Amino acid sequence: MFKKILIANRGEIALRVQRACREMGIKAVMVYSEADRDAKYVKLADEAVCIGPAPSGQSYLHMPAIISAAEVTDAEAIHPGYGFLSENADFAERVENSGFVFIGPTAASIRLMGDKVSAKQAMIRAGVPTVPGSEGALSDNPVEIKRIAKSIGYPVIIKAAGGGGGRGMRVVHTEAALLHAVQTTKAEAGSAFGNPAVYMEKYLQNPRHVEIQIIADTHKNAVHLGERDCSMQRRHQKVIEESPAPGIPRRLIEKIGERCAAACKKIGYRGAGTFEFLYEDGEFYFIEMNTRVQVEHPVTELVTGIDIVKTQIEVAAGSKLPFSQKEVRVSGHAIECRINAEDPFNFMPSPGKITGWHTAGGPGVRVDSHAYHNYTVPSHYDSMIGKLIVYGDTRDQALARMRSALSEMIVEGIKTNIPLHRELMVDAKFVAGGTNIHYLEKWLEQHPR
Ligand code: MV4
Repeated sequence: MFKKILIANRGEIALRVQRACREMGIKAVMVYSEADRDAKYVKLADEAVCIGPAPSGQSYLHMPAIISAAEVTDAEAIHPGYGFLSENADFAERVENSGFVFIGPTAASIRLMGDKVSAKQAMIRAGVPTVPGSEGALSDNPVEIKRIAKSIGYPVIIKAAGGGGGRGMRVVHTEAALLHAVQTTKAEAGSAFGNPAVYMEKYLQNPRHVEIQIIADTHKNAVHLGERDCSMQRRHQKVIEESPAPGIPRRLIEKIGERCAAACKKIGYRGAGTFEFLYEDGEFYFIEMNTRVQVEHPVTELVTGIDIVKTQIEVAAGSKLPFSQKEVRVSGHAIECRINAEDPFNFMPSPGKITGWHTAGGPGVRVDSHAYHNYTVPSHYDSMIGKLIVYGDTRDQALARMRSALSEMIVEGIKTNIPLHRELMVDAKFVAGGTNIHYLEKWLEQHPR
């Protein structure tokens, strides 16, 4: 096992990885920007290295600074967390070429999944169901583009191969609008991603966003850890996640999960990853794969009892997965509320000093946060300051525990979205379960605040 790991991230995930290291007897090196100098997890680290000024381009995204920090501290591996460099194939390559282990998949896997066209083709070959659409990137031939759209049926969606996570896509409802939409999406994709390739899919009008967590080792073992329902989102930012996904038959999840695990074996995937699906009318359609640990991994940890971050580190060190698919059992129900430093009415970021911080506790309650009394939330980064995650034997119990936990949360000095979560946890349709990806945005329109 590694003796020392460098954590190339900040905030709650930096603390989460540091906790896994401590539990495993591994020394943690934190890198930090000038804006994070006083963060408690930096002081708690075995070693800490300042890698640059506040803007992430000059710190958390600055590859030479991070690799130099690993060199001077003699770390053996680098954990990228999520965001920043976590899905940057060039970074993974530079880390490994510098003699460190990248705690994540190979650069080749990151590249394969970073190109949404090659990702989809790999999934089709592996037997994972995908959204009906163009086979590969669209040609420049207008006759052929129209033919494909006609055969799929309108509405269709044009997506950039280099996009993902909601960037570089356009819905088209009529043939009259098709060619212009393709041209515009291509032009935008070329300047935004350096790759003008686009592809076409049937546009699903009211899907849910359900994703499958997988983890694989370097000994040809890959297992799935069930699903998470992430449909409660606003502008492609998830707000609430839960597992299991309400109302989806267990044997369907098992079938899709087994396909995902088989796909991992086929492409030689290693580490943690997530297959994103749209779920509509009882069917799963693969859209993208995330090649990192995700913000919402704790809900899976709570329903499976598996420590995903610890397992990431174990498989990166070359260990075999410590459990087989048969040994993975999903039981109970977990819900996560992302706590953001933002105005709960207009969603404007609300950085600043936290003058009061009282978190929730009790049975089945987990708070993953780097925040504390008198912590200053910097303005330079994402507004998420933590996650409140609850577990219950049933969804109803998890909801009751979340309402109780939210009532205990006190955050003073900055604005947070806790009041929004309190309202959503008593919303009849959310409580009933199974809301789709448009539900929260429509709810916000009907609840002018
Ligand atoms: C779609 C779709 C409907 N049909 N693809 C948005 C983010 C990116 N990961 C894929 N996205 C979508 N792809 C087809 N064929 C609707 C979305 C979508 C969405 C997906 C997941 C979560 C939230 C979403 C919000 C708007 C649109």
